[in-house]
Amino acid sequence: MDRTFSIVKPDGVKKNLIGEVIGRFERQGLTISALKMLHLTKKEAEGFYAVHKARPFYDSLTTFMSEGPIVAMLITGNKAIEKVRELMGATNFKDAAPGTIRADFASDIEHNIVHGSDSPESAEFEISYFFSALEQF
Ligand code: 3AN
Repeated sequence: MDRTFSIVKPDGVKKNLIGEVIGRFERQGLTISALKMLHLTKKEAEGFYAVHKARPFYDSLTTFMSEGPIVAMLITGNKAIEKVRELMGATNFKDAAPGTIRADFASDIEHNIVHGSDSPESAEFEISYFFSALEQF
């Protein structure tokens, strides 16, 4: 069984899209194996996005990710990484395929509702950033 990690970002929570996002994942046959709502500090958001440290949008992205509560989840299922990324749509909502979460709900490239791991290595880092071994099912 494959594992991935996803976040409903602060804009998704504010727009009341927690159930919508989780529903889309579940209807695709994916299982929510761990779930928590939390409000990251700026430092915690910086640690999560450390791979993007050199990018020009790093400061703005980590400010946004710490401006309100998020929902973090461990998702399991066959081809979980690919399925979640397909459901999310492209990073820039203008390039996202019709019917994807970002095409339907994102307001700009930064405020794009949802995060999903892009590789098995980043999935494992991200899962363990948010969930202890005892919290992973
Ligand atoms: P994805 O979330 O599609 O994997 P990444 O990992 O390249 O995209 O980027 C992480 C997050 O950084 C995106 N979800 C988005 O919120 C933000 N981001 C990416 N590219 C830009 C950009 N050019 N300008 C502003 N924010 C960006």
